[in-house]
Amino acid sequence: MASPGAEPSIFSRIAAREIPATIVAETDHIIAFNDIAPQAPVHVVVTTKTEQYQNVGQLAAADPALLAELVAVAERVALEHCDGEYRLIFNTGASAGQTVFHVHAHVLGGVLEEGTLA
Ligand code: IU
Repeated sequence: MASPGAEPSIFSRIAAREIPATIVAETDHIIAFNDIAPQAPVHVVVTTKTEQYQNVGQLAAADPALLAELVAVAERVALEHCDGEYRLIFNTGASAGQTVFHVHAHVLGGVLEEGTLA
């Protein structure tokens, strides 16, 4: 959980349209936008509009329906942008490369280089 009174995460600010991003899909609870530093021809961040969960394990335990909605949005983005062929990556923890502690998935698609990971 985010601490009470903590600053909104960068992704919450994108969801609130306080920070510009190229939004490619949205539902009531989920938003997807192009990653600002793409690591693949298609690189979309799919995240929850609220930030009570830091990572996918927390989200899965607390709200599996919301996780399913996030994955469904990722699938829809991949169908639209890379023929439904993609990697779905959830980094968990700083040592695994997580830099934004607001649960999100990376949709990576297009012609990936061998070993490409977000
Ligand atoms: P990570 O799994 O926490 O490392 O992913 C965070 C991603 O958010 C990373 O790929 C950044 O390039 C991306 N990102 C963004 O798209 N827009 C931003 O304003 C910021 C980070 I800060």
